[in-house]
Order: sequence, then structure tokens, then C-alpha cells
Amino acid sequence: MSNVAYSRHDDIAVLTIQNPPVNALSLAVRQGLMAGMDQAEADSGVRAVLIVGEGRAFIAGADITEFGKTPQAPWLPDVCNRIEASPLLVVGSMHGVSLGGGLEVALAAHYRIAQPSSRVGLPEVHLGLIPGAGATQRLPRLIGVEKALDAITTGRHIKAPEALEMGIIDKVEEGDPEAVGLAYTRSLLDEGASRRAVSEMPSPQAIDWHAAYDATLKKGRGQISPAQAVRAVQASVEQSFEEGMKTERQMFMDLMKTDQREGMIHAFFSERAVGNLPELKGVEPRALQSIGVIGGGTMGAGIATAAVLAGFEVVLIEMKDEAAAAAHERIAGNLSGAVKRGKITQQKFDALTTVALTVSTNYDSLASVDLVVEAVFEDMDVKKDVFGKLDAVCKPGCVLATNTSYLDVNEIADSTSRPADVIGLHFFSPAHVMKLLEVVVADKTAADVVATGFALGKALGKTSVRAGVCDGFIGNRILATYRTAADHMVLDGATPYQIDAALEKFGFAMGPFAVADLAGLDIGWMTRKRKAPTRHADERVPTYIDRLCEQGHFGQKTGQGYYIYEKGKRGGVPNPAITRLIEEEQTALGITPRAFTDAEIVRRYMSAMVNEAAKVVGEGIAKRPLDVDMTLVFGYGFPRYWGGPMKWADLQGLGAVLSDIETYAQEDAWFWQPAPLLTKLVAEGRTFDDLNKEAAK
Ligand code: T1G
Repeated sequence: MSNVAYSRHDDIAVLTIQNPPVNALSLAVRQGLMAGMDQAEADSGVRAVLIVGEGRAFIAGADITEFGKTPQAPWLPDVCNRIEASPLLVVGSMHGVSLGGGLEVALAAHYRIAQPSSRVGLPEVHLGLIPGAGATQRLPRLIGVEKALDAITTGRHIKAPEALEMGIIDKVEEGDPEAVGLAYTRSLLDEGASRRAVSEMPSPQAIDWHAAYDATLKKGRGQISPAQAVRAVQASVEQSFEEGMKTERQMFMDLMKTDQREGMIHAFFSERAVGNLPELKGVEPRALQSIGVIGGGTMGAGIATAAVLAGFEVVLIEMKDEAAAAAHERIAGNLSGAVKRGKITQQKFDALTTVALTVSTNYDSLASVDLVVEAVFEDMDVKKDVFGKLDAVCKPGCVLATNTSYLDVNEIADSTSRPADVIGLHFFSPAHVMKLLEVVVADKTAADVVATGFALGKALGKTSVRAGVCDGFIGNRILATYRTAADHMVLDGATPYQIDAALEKFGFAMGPFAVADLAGLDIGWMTRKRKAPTRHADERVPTYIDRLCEQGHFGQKTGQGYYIYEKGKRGGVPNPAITRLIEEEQTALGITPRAFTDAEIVRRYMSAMVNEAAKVVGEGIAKRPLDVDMTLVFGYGFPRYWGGPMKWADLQGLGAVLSDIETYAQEDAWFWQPAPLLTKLVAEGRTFDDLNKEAAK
């Protein structure tokens, strides 16, 4: 089965790729394209070849499931060169997506036509790679170096009208891809259009390659493939096409062997697997059309914004008229941002803020909503009061959700007459921007309510992760641990600034102390006060930052925290007060500060993260290691090119990670108690990914 059908329309041969769901360029498809070209050229009277995709896409790219395995000929660059070298006129008719190798096949054609709604792109950098079938050599020849580098190093999807303007495609026309392709091919033949091999076009103009490389490397925050792509494009200028193809191939194969490629492929498949839960197989979600939101502060307004943008009717409840008006303003402000970014039109804005959104102070307005999510003050009594009212007014079957970030969802559920309808939906602020949604499943939550939580997440464009009930669920529980590891290093001699810099170099967008300033130091301060009564005697709890909070300094929102922030300036400068407070605490504790290397900082920080994550998986709070990976990547700025903390640990070797933890435990046995799951996997010679594979069976 070649997955490529051959048909003939007068003097035009048509190769139709049939490899659902997205026509990935599997071995069979590559073989089919080679055979199809041979057949067309041997088929007397054929003057042109049209390549189209069946189903919802032209071609989504190389078959990612083949990555990491021994590549099998025919290799995609050879297929592309074969297509381009044909003496026949070759046309690609694109619809849906033409990505990676899919666009490369189209670039090997002599002319390209596309549907108005179609998109093209070279997302290989999102997989830790560079285009490996000629795009780094052909695209610069077709559209110039600058535009080619923009497409290749960002991996962005380019809509057909822009692709036409850039010169990537030659024509945009609505219609059946085969029909418009045939008509376009016919017109080219009738006008005597010549073969137009992109590889035979002149080499593009050079740019300042070192500046482009350095800028791309900096922007990639440690990711290497975008910067490598600059070097591959440089070869399209400095080498012949044939030599340039060899250079691209070598770089591509080198990147294929990197941890970053493995991490990013892991992220690609995990992002899709995270919503596939055995417990949801065959479970229908409840109907969702109208959503209630309780509380119109930052979180509630963000949730309401996300919901109206996703097409839901929204009823937001506030306590008083002025708070209701302020909530409406907040939502309108969020939506005007969407207008400014071109996400919605002004008319859409008007409809969303008048028809889709109702703001009220009367709980009776919630009588017909399908799901309510509360985002009120993080206090159990306040939550129980809200749920009591919801229990009384919401219709039977309405899902009652809490946005709490750490309170016991079981306790909230048991305070109602319908615990099976209660679930946690933990959004991350700003809720209309952050991708992560923790779907927190309480002991009595009904399966279809869990399915409804995931259905809502999908409708809102979220990456939803199933979490069990514990303090902090998955993300905040793990965050508390690795933040503590950072605090311990501060007490022992590493400055907050060295730690932030080391972790930014590792790939985080921001280090933990800059993040704390952004989120607000008062949050951590409240958490430490909340946990103080149940704290273990052996716990090392730094207090220097509490001294700063007692003076009313909470980070960016007050202008002073770990850093000092000047109005109108991005970022902050180290706060001398912090250094003094740390020294005072070190003196009081009799600590002689020591030096830390960046490598040790990263190792300790990551070991604490992995150890707590292994406890979270071992206790069933997260069903699989990949759930933790997606939580940290989508909610906590974990560098995607590592695939997540569990993938990072697998790449380091779990034995090495456990050995580090056991070494650190000699200084602080309480904090560094090895996770039983980690110890077990090391003893059995298994990896976290083995657990993901077992769960998928
Ligand atoms: N290979 C194999 N399977 C793929 C695939 C691919 N390229 N793309 C998607 N799938 C599967 C996916 O795993 C899922 O499977 C199903 O198709 C539907 O996908 C040489 C080396 C195309 C925009 O990076 O961006 O070409 O879970 O759920 O939301 O230079 O998939 O159903 O079993 O995502 O509508 C470059 C990756 C490869 C594109 C569709 N191409 N895919 O999104 O559906 S590298 C990519 C996507 C390359 C060359 C290089 C999206 C999509 P399952 P889905 P969707």
C-alpha cells in the first residue's frame, strides 16, 4: 500500500496522498511519491503532475513517529529532489496545513496554489530540528534570506494570503484542491509556462550571519536548532545547492541525536496524550453552553474573558454593583487587548461585552447555567458559603467548580448536597492567556463531570491536566519544593541573583526570585504562615524574605522585592536590602556562606523538582510523569526543549539524579527524602517514560 494514488486527467497526472489523519510523509508515502513520479514520466502524453493531499491537510510534515528510529530510504530530501528534477511541469495544490516536509514537497514543485484558509510553515524548530528536506536551501532562493529566516527560526504558521505576498505560493483560489489544482496546471500548460526549479534560482543575498546567529541563539534561550538554521541558510548563499543540501543534511542528522530533539518530540506527543485518560474513554461530557463565574477579580474576569472568547454565554456574579461594574470593565479591558492584537473585531467585542456577557449581583441569574466556576477569596469558609448558594440555585446537573489553588476540594464537595457535581478547575493567571488548566478530581467527582472539565478546557484552548487533591495539586506542590531548595541555597551562600541567572541560562524565561516578585511575595508569605502550624521540626524555613514582607514590600506590585523596580523600566535591579537580610539570617544561624557553581544550582533545583514530582506521581496526584511535564511546561515556564522535568531526569539518567539526592540528604535528611517511586524505578532499571508507555497500553 503506497498511500499515494495515481490518476490521470488528460495530459495531467495526479498524485493523491492518502495517509490519514494528516498525510504525514511516512515511508509508504515517500515510496508512493517516487513511484508516482516514475509512473507519470513513463505515462505517454503526460505533460504535467499535480500533487494533492486527501482529507483535511495537504501534508503535515515528516512522520514524527519515525523519529529516533533508523531512517529508511527513500529519504525525504531525495524525494523532493526527484520531484523537482522531473522534466514534467509539477504543481502542488495545498489545503489545510502544509508543514515541514509538507511545505518542502511543495517547494520542490515548480508552482504552488493554495486554498485561502490554508497555512504553510516550517515548525521543525519546535521539534528541536531544522528543515531537513531542502527548505533551508530552497526557501531563501525563493523569498530571500530575511523572510526565509523568519519562517524557519520561528516555525510559525503562515496563512495563505501572507504566503502569497511573501512569494512562497503563486496563487490562492477557493475550491476543491484537486479541481483548482488541475485548472491552474491547465492554465500553466496553455501559457507554455516553463519548469521553474527553485534550486536553479540564483543564490540569495548574504546578511550579517554572526549577528543573525547570535540574535537567534539569544532569542532561543538555550534552544540550539533555530540558531543552527541560520548556519544552514548561510550555506544556501555560500555553497552550491548540492553542497548546501549536504550541509543541511549533516546539521539535521546532528540535531536528530540531541537531547533537545528528544525533549521536544516528547513534549509534542505528551501535549496530545495529556487529555487522553483511560477513565474518560467512552464518557460523554455534559452539555456546555452557558458558564457562570463567581467573583470578578483578576482571576474571575480572566476566566469570563476566556469563556466569552470561546463562544460561551457567561453570567458573572459579584457582591455589589460597583464590584460588578469593575468586573465588566476588567473583562472589557481584556477583550480590547484581543481587538488590538487582531484576535477579534470591534463588532465581535461589542457582541461579547453586551450579549454574551451578563454581570449580576443576584445568584438567581445562575439558574440555567451548565457550569459555574468560583474564583472568590482563598478561604474555606468563603468557598463553602458560595457553594451553599450554588447548591441552592443551580439546576440539577450543573457542574460546580472551584478555582482554588490549594484548598481541599473534597471538603468543598462534601459541603454540598451534590458532591458528584463538584470539581476543581485551577486556572493560571491571567486565565485568558495561560494555557494550563489543572482539572482537580475529588473523591466523589462523577466521571462525566471530569469529562466536562476537559471539554471546557479544550473549548478554551487550554492544555488540561488531571490532578488529584492535595495541597497545591501538581504544579504548586512541586513549585513549593523547588522554591525551598532555592531558598536553602540562598542561606548557604548562593545569591538570589546568581540563582535566577543560572536558571535563565538553563532555559527558564525567568528565575524563581524574579517570578516571586512578579506573582507577589505576599502569596508565599501567606502560604508560609498557613503551613507554619503543621511544619515539621526538622524543616529549614528561611525567614529573611518575611522580614521584607513585614515592611510591606511584595515585589513588582510595590516596586520592591528581590529586585527594585523603577516605574516605566522593564526588569529590576538587585535589592541591597535583601543582601543585608540574608547576611543577618546567616549570622543568626551561624552559617558561613559558601560558593555555588551554576551547574550545582541547576542540579539541586532540578533534583528537588524531580523528587517532588516523583512523589506526586507515586501518590497518584498525577496519573503519569507526562502529566507533570505538561504542567510545568504550560504553567511554570519550564523550558519546552527539555520536554519537562521528568523527561529531563530520564535524559540525565534516574540513577544519577537519585545519587545526587542521596548526597544532598546527608546535609538535610528531612528535605531530601528520596521519592519511593524514584528509588523503585532506579532499582528496576526503568525510566519515567516507561511509566508513560505502560499507562498508554
Ligand atoms: N507525524 C506523525 N503524526 C502526526 C504528525 C506528524 N507530522 N502531525 C500530527 N500527527 C498526528 C498527531 O499525533 C495526532 O495523532 C493526529 O495526527 C492529529 O494531530 C524533514 C523533519 C498537523 C497542525 O511539526 O502541528 O517535517 O493523537 O491532534 O490539532 O523537514 O498535528 O490522533 O493519534 O495535533 O488538528 C513537521 C506537527 C514535522 C507538524 C494538526 N511537522 N503536527 O493539528 O490535530 S518534522 C510538524 C501539528 C519535518 C522535515 C522535518 C498538528 C497539525 P493522534 P493533532 P490538530
